[in-house]
Amino acid sequence: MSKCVGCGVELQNEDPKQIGYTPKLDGEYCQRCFRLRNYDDVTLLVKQGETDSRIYEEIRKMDCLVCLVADLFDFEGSMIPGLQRHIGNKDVLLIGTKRDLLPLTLSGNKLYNWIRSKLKEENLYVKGICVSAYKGKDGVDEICDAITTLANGRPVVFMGVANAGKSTLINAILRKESITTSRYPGTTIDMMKLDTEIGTIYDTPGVMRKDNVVHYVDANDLKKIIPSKTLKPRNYQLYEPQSLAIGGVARLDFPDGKDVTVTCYFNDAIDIHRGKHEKADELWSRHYGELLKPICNTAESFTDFRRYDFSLAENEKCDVMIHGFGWVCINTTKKQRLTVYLPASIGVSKGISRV
Ligand SMILES: Nc1nc2c(ncn2[C@@H]2O[C@H](COP(=O)(O)OP(=O)(O)O)[C@@H](O)[C@H]2O)c(=O)[nH]1
Ligand SMILES: [Mg+2]
Repeated sequence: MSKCVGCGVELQNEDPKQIGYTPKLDGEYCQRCFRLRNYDDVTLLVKQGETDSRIYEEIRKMDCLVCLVADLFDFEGSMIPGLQRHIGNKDVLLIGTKRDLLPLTLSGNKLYNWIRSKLKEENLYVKGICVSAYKGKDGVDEICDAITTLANGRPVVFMGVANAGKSTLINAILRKESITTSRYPGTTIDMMKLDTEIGTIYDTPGVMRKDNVVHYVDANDLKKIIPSKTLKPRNYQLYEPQSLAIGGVARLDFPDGKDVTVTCYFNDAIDIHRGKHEKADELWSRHYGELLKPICNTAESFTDFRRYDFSLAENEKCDVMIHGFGWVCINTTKKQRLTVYLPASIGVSKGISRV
């Protein structure tokens, strides 16, 4: 049975509604890859998470280097809890992708230090850290060097959550666009073995992180959410109790609103509404899904949102990350409260600021 070179699925010519379908079995790509590659058109959304345990088991059996690919725009949401336990304590090289999306003011040193502290928080020990940008146009040579040194002749497995940029990076190493990549999670369907200049590389389907916003928005809204160019910070100076609506996905309330600067890092296409705290309930119940959009398909109305309370210390600077969506950097001189409301399926984490 031959496999699709774009996504790894076994090719079949019997059922057009199933993955792997191609009208002609002697082609290289399945119909789904063909349409994704030529028309950016997703014909079949693949169920996520079903392959996770099988992929872990394959990796456990191998003597290999693992490249953990993490999206720098969504680093917290790119971490895989219990990774070393799942894969049987392998050597890990961490590769941060999509550096081009992060603010230009963030220096390389600052970024590496931030990544190191995040890995410490995750209790993840890695053998090295590399960063790439512009779909591997920047960074691929350093990555190849690091892989050659650390793999020492062993095969290399690229893994990470859906959309981290694994397949894009492997294409950069291959110096051709043979693997299908797209903004839709679930593009790579099965493990793919590839012979490259730097040895044998395996691409893998993304590990499912259920708390990522990309799994809960319509295909059209993905375009609005996932940035394609450097994020422009949007600054809000608050002096009174206020509330920020980030599209229809997140609501941030500052019920004290004392001398606090909130810098938002979300895709330009996401509207941010700032308003009085006391008016926020009414705004969300009246305008959810209209003025406040895009919305997640797991929350029919604002009553389906979950509430998270944080307290901010005097002179604290922190990032509040909404997994897969973006983050706010909060800089406050006074002690104050923050309440975040999100659809129950979406994850949030608060941590040290990256900028
Ligand atoms: N801005 C930017 N986007 C990237 C970069 N690398 C990958 N992407 C995009 O991220 C999305 C997911 O990439 P893909 O390689 O399919 O992810 P995978 O699921 O981990 O294999 C695609 O839309 C890519 O174009 C990068 O360095 N910069
Ligand atoms: Mg992929």
